[in-house]
Amino acid sequence: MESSPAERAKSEPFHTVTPLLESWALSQVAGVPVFLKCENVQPTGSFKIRGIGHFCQEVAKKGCRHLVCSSGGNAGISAAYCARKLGIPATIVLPESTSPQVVRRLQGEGAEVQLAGKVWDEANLRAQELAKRDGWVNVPPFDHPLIWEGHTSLVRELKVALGTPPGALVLAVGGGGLLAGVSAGLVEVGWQHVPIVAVETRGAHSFNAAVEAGRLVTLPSITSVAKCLGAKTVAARALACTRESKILSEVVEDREAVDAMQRFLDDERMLVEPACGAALAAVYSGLLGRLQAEGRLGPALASVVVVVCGGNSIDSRELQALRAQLGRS
Ligand code: PLV
Repeated sequence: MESSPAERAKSEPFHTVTPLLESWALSQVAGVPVFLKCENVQPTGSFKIRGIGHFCQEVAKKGCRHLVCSSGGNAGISAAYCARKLGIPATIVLPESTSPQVVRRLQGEGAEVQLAGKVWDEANLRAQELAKRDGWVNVPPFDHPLIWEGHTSLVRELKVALGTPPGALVLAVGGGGLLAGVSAGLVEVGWQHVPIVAVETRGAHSFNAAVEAGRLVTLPSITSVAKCLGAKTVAARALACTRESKILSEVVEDREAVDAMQRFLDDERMLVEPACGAALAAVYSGLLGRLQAEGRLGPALASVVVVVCGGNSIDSRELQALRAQLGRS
């Protein structure tokens, strides 16, 4: 008997093997070859589909009847996409500040959208409430072993594409799911010595605050424009990763993230969210160069990989508005 599309969706991965592109422009700035892991070309516009796809498949196999996901936007789009493929209804809970284009995209995926609270943490409380219903499962956007396991595929792809380990890997940190998955992936492929430059924007720097304090810290509020990095507290697992990987926690300013978005658009003709601009700012703002000069990245870097994590909550008008807000235009 032939299996239905929803049955097949339980076993085939939802994510795409993304291109790894050497960027001439970013290599010029960094002074070493810079490779871009283009997660922005995932079917849902961000890396989130790796972990969330894996999570949703596993709970679908166990008979989940409704998926609920709280999100700054991108996790929700991935959850809604996977739910549609799996033939399961989904409710996505987002902060009130969510852009209309993200809401439309979610509705286009067939999801029910609820807006609750000012930041992700508040939307998350509503999602946890909803998930108490019979047959409903909460999809955690970053804090779950299945999410981290799903994200490890990114590192396996890097190993296939590069062969030899890069000198450093740059990524953005929100709740720390990407960091936890990449850290686990590096261990899995035997690249645990590769330093991870973990970047946040000021005002969404819950990982940096935790690293400095040596314990989890809850920020009083999220003031950064990078709302998708805005988890007031990171996952405990993210902090634990600092014991297994060499992680350099760094904070950039919002204006540096937004400048990086603009320069990346001009250099590579790709438009990404502030959450991703934060990672790109490590190159454009000179942060990577400073870390190298301070000897914190090892002697001579062979290459650098930047995870272009992507993001949907952006268009040309929004970029202009962000630039104006931060006095950049
Ligand atoms: N965004 C989550 C959490 O938001 C979400 O709900 O979509 N880059 C992009 C484009 C992202 O969307 C996110 C997370 C990150 C980076 C950070 O990933 P994390 O949370 O795994 O560290 C509040």
